[in-house]
Amino acid sequence: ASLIRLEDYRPTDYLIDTVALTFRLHPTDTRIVSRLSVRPNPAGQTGAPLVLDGDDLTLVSISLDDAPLAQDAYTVSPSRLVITAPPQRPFTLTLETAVNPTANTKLMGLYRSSGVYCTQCEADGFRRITYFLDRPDVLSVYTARIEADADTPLLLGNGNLVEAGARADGGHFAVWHDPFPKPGYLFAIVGGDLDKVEDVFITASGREVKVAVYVEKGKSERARYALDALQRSMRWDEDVFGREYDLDVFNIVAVSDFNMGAMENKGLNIFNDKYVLASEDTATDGDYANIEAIIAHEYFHNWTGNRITCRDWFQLCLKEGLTVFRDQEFSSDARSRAVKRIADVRVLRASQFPEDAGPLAHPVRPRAYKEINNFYTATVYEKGAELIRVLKTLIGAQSFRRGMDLYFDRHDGTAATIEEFIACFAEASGQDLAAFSRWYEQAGTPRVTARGIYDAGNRTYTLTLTQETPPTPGQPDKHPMVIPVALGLVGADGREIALKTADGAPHDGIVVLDTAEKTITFSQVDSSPTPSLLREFSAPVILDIDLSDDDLLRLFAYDTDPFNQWQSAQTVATRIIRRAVDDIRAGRTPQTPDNLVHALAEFLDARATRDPAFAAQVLALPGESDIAREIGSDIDPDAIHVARKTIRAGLGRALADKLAALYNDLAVTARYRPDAAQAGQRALRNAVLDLLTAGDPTRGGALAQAQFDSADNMTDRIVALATLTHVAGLACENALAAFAARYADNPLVLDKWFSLQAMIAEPETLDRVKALLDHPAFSLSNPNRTRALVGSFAMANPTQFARPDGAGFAFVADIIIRLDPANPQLASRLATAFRTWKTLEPGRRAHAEAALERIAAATPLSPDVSDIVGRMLD
Ligand code: HT7
Ligand code: ZN
Repeated sequence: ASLIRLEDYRPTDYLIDTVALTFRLHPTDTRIVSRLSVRPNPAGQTGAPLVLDGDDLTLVSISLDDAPLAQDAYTVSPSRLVITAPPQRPFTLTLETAVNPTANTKLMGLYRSSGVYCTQCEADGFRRITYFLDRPDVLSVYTARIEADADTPLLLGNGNLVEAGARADGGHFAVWHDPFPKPGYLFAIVGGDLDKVEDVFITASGREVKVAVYVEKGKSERARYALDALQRSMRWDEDVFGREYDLDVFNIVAVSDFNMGAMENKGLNIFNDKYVLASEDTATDGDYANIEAIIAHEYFHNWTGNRITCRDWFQLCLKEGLTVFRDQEFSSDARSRAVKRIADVRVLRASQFPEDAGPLAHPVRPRAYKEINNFYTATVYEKGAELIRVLKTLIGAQSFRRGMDLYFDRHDGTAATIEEFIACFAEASGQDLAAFSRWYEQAGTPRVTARGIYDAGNRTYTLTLTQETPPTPGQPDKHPMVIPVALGLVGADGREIALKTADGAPHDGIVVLDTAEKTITFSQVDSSPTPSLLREFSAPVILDIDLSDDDLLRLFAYDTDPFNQWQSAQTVATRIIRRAVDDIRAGRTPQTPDNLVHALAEFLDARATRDPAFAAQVLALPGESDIAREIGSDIDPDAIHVARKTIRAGLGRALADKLAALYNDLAVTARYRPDAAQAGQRALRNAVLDLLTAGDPTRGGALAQAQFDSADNMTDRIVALATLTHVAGLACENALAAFAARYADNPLVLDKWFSLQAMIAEPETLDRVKALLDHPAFSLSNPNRTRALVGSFAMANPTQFARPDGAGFAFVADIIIRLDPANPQLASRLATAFRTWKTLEPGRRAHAEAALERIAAATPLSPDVSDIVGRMLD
């Protein structure tokens, strides 16, 4: 595939104002008639040929202004239709194409999922339906007429339903019209026989909107939570961003074969059913939270993505980073803000930091790509959301809201750029944001080093901050970034010290580090303070601060910022586990130090039950990949695994009595609710069980068995089962069998079962995973199944994926090669599991390289996998 560059952007030579589509749905031979009203683009090149994109298409007929087009007037292939000399005036182009939805295993374009016809057009799937100017800056008004047999009673499209009726052949039809101009990637239709839950939402201005969630027959009760989340999202966007919904209907359809989480098609969101279906018996508290977040995310795209879309795919973060920020804020308002922030930062560090530090690093707004599907990354989404947060911190909440209003006003109905977005905030705040824009251009995670000196004589505290961003592919030299460092000073007595500048004026607690080095002096500081830096994780950076364990544990106890309370305990735990890794690699036995034991003991006694969800985050010590990231090179995943296990065992033993008492006290007796309060209580109780089991597997195993047997909800049941898989033995196998029997008819729940087994950190796991490929409920052609089994093994089982004999890498490489011809997007995402391979110790690194070379040499190889593997090997 060739390289597409941002600097090569130019407008199209033609525009398409309206698109009228007729679909005659058929399982293997669907016909699509597309009538396009085309006109030359004043901003384009006069007289240019009209070049339409296609992908795997068969052209049945073509006419211009209703007269068949002569054969020498165009050239056509499955991937392109060129009208050599189109009229230089408005004209109508009518095309008929034929596609086979049943054979469409790529799940892009029109496909069938368990008998349901559905579409996926982002990023470049519309061209798999008809020839088109398939790029986000071509905005058209769409009308879709869908015709189907009686066995497909439900026919949905974008916009509003304008007509429906019977056909003479016994079939029926529906016509949907979407008055809002949109790019082809937001087009969608659905045809099927589905059940629904529905309601009416009254908008702020009093308009009625019919809202509905469609799911497979018999599953509608499990869609109620999603419907409720949708209505809460609609209200929140009115309240917080002043954004009202704009059509008469909003439909969500859940399908079981889907490459990603969900898709924001205008008025017709299509979802992976994993992010719709939930009941207390089948979904965990985490599943409920994800459903709420993703329903909100797709809904929020109606304004940030649909009403204002992207000029080109380089601007992807314009809609994705901003919409992730919006969904994070929604969840923070619906749940605990501090716990949400901690959870989001954990995700950022686990998914984006490694990307930014490895061969796949790219700017939030990339400058070039070969395959756009490979740029739906943690950098574009999660770091993109962090940049919106940084912007808000820099200009303040009021200017931020004014900037958003200006953006909506100015760019509604257009395809915009990051520059246009930032200009709105520069105007609204009166600030020059040129230096801030660098965040969108420069890849890599800045490292901020902080050093403080207390001067008792002058009662001053002087803090020096420096920054450095490491080189990334194609960007050897870096400029300083604009980094807001939110901070406070905590006195020796644990109290917050009022911040005063050197001349005695109050300081707002935000130091903007916008040069390589900056020094700030605070005055009237009566005793040597402990700095609490990067509060609420005010910028996506790595902070290096020379605080002692005792200083950090003081912050853990006294900091007024809950994020930094949590961070301080994590930093101490990370240091301890890192020392344990060194011990293990040197043949010494690691010890669990008393300082962390005492701090946690005090925390459990005095504070844990005050905010159980927060306490659960504290008890969940840094994961193995967190430790690996901190170590950074020459990584031995087995040493990290043993080190972490040993430290947790020490903590579990030392705190056993307190943990056992808490476990009893925290039992939830009320009827199950997925809300934050109850979920928090379960989260803490289950974190307690986990630590207790680490210290005493026999005692923990017995508690887990009892919990497994008596659980009345999926959260408690799956945690008990996971705990049993850590303890191993017959009890574990019996529980796994009981779980599989109970949920034999529920593929989404069996995914949890596949995933748990794939994550067992034992050498037998590879054979277990290979055997599970033949399980009757498993199928490589279903993305959820593949992600649950192979994805969990590759992404969440570091010791077994990176086995010292290379068999884990070889297995995943085999699967990627097998998957690629059928579903390149899925294969390519799986391949990113190798993204940290260069940080491994030499033996494992050689095995990883061999596996990657083998994938690279496979034929045929999709552009998706070729691009990802090529960059990783570079
Ligand atoms: N905008 C969507 C991203 C997307 C996608 C979704 C489903 C299948 C393929 C896809 N390619 C890109 C989802 C979102 O971020 O909201
Ligand atoms: Zn999105």
